[in-house]
Amino acid sequence: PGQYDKVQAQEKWQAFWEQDETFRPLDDGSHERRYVLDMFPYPSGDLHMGHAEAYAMGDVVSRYWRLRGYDVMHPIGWDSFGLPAENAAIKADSHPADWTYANIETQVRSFKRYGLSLDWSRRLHTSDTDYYRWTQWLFLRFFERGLAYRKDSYVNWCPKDQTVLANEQVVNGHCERCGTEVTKRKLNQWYFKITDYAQQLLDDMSQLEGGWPEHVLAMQRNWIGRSEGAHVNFVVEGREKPVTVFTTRPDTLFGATFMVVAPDSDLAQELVSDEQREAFEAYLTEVKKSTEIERQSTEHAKTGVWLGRHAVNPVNGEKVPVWAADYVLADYGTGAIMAVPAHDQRDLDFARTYDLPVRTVIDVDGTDPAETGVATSGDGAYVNSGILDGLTDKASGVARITEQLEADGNGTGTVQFRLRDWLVSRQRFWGCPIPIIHCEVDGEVPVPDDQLPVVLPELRGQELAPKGTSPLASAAEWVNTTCPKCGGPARRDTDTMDTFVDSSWYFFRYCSPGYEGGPFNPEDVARWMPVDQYVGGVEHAILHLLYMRFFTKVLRDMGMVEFDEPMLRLLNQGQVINQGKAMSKSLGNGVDLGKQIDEFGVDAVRLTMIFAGPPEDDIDWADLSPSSSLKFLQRAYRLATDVASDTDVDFAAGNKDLRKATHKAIVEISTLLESGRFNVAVARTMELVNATRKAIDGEAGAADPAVREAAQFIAQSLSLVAPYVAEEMWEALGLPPSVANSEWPVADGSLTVDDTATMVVQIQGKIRAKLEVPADITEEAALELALADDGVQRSLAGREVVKVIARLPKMLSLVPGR
Ligand code: ANZ
Repeated sequence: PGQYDKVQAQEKWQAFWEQDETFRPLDDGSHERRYVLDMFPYPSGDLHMGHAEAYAMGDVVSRYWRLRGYDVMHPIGWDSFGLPAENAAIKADSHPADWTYANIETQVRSFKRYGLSLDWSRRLHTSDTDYYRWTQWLFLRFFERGLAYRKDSYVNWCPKDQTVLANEQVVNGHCERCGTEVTKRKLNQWYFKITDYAQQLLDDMSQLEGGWPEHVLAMQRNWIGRSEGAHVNFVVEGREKPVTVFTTRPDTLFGATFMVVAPDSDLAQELVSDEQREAFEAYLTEVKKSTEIERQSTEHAKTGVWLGRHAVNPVNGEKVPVWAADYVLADYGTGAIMAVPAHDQRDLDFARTYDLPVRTVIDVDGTDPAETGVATSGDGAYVNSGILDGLTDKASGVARITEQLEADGNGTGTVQFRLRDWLVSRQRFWGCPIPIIHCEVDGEVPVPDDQLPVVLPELRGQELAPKGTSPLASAAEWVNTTCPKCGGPARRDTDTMDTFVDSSWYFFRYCSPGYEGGPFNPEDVARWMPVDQYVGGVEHAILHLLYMRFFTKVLRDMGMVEFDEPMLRLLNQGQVINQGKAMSKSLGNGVDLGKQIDEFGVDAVRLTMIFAGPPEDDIDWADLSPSSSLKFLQRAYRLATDVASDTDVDFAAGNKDLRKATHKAIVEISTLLESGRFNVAVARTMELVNATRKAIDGEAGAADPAVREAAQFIAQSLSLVAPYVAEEMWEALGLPPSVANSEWPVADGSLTVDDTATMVVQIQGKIRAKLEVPADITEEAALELALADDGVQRSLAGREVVKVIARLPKMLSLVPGR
């Protein structure tokens, strides 16, 4: 008695919500809509503590908006293609689908037990044919628009996984997934032309300001990496077309004493002289062993070879040697630079290594980089710089030289982005096949829309083992087909798409579950989107969040959606750590979510997660106490059982103090929830539980209408974090199920302002009166009121007040004379 049975409550209410379809939006236009989206899970194993935290956050938002009367869509699905499934299948001699769908079922059960307010009717899996059919359809639309293309290039190659990795998947030169050192390989690969959208991806961030964490926007801005500068043309001996370099400092052109091209570029191959070819090839072999990250590092020793040629500096006609060096990257800018050692540290390090001239052209601080070895940058007086001499700031220098270069046809002002096109080809099996057929006659031919999906062939176990080419290539029957154009023999593309493609449009699909006419029905998307709240880990700050923004812009240009940005607000929850460290197998500090739930119940685990701190902060499980959470929930539950089950009461007749506490809590908790301060909202709920307990045990008593009012609101507020106990409370209060369908109360304004206070009047340390006074009473008025009181007059007994100590509006202390 007076205790809630957590396991029984979990089973009971889970069944109720499922049967009642409590969390399925009405979608009938009767209510304003809200779309709450959690980043969908990858089906690796069961849910873990990290999931538990993230999904608890999204659920607070979703449940709150439901109670506020919105028609909320809160869907769930699985990002179910990917390498781990394939690796598991090779190991277990099975099909990746076996592992994938078994894990999904496990996670489904866990999600349901976890009490999330999810709409299960929209469930999707990206590895289902009726999902990836539309991923292929979208690929073809990108292809038609010139946004999907193939090119030969050096790609990051993981020798262990035997697959290509996107730049983003290379972490410190190692494979993001398996940690193996990444090497380079030349392959013909599919790319998405995200660079066409670089400026828009940057500009539209203004629409996300305030809704997205500032550091996520900063990371995206940085990744896109816009640089203003100029293309400058250098005539090279024995070459008809000049070589163009990209520079952000065209104003340093008079100090350019050599030129450098990327060794792994076609340009280097073309420029190298016969005498220097052998040395160059030897150097290139070395370069291919290092990763891009190493090459860009300032610590990396500067190495290079002279290509046996000279170029001409267009502003002073000087002959400068052309080198190849690995600090210049092939796929940034033009893959060639003008080296200005006096004002660029990398160029200076290189010049000092190979004894190349250093010429100062801006006097920044009187130092000479040739002597100090430290390149100077920033504003200063131009020297040895022809038309620029006399100028003293960079902005004017850049403007002046750019003007001159353009006038002479030697260059143009330009903008460069660091963002590269998105490499989407993967030489793996468990992914979405690329719907292109290669024909000797017709080249790249799209699979006609009515022949989609191109379904994966049935391969399993060792057939999937990495061989350096895609496993699909070995499925001869599948690969060999006929050209849709000429009917001749042709081959299917054997690459599959990066799984980030799958996750770039799933949130659209949720709006149109099962839709057959396209990836989604534009009308459904127009009704539900953009997403009001997106919740997920900061590890997706760049890739996923950039890709899905890119997809949205392409769909907008196709006329399928009408907005620029798909997610208005983003919450990045922190991590759950243990003993100060990320949970890991090797540290043995993992905490098993299932065990925590078995011991303390879902409600207590969720409450612990939410109460631990601000949602963005990491929480250390070792510092937390799910058992005290459970104790608190039992305390809250007892309030409900103490209240008489008669629901027909007039709240207005209730105890004023408790009513005020309740209504203030309504206002504060609403504000806190709307600004994402979930932990503080919980703290306020706890305070209200204490105040209510006091009222029950004190003068008011359990039968006071204010107690019922408070207990009902406590149940509602708790339902966001601890939904099972909240339902139990609601039921104990004699209210019809479910609390999830109840209405968030509106605070009574007259109860939320502290207009009066109780002022204690003391004389010589003894309380002589308690007076209701205006909360903003002045000392003068307080004294006047006090002196008018009979008790005070009696105590003073005609003596004069010689000193007043006021702590208003709570206390007034009077010191009488003799
Ligand atoms: C001459 C110069 C003088 C430069 C100077 C800088 C300072 P961000 O800001 O990242 O765009 N650069 C150009 N292409 C490159 C490549 N493919 N690989 C490596 N470095 C490259 O950097 C642009 C600057 O980086 C360019 O401006 C160029 O060096 C170099 F005092 O040109 B600068």
